[in-house]
Amino acid sequence: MTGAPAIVEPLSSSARSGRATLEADGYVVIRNAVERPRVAAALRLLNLELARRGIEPAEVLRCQQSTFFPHLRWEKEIFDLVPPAAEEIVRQGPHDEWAEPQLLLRFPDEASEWPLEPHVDDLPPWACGRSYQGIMGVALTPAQPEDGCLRVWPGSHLGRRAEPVAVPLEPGDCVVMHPHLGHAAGLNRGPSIRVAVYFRLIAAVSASPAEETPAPDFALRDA
Ligand SMILES: O=C(O)CCC(=O)C(=O)O
Repeated sequence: MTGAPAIVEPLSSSARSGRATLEADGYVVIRNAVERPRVAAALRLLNLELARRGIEPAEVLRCQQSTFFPHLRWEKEIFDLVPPAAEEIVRQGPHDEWAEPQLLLRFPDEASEWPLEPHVDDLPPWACGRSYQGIMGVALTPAQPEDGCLRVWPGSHLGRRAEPVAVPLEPGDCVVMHPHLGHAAGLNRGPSIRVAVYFRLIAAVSASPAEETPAPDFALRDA
């Protein structure tokens, strides 16, 4: 390879402590990670799309398994949500690559029972054996336990057994997760649609077998 070596900036102290928490617990929450006008612009984009095109019940079920509005995933309003503080925790180098963002809408659930099963996110086929460096979820609407907020199994990325805990977020908060952390959505018993955007960074190169941490034995889910 030719050319000047990439300049690696030293990590800020908040990123160092964020990484330490991420490694120990498998997740870390950053409050007010995204400014309110950016949250509002992204939410407006998604709500305008709902108003313009509507959505069939079957599409809701299908999109809940992957993403809503795939054609909007690379819009500026969406990428403006990437919190620099979260990216600093997760990014290992300049050539890590963004996977397609996931636009998540969780409509109120009619069910009263919910199989709270942990999963880890599957990689897109084009990742070709590389792994996620980290997963960042930005809340655009309140996400309290009643709204079916994210549940995580702390320490499960290290093979520890744990009970799930709720991760309540307010608009603009961000949760950063280790890619091997078991997680799931709760049941939305609240009055509103819960909206969030998930960003995932894919490592620039595959880890050598010695460096690779084995993924826990959770179900894989399309991201
Ligand atoms: O509901 C959430 O915030 C997380 C959803 C989730 O686990 C996923 O789509 O992989």
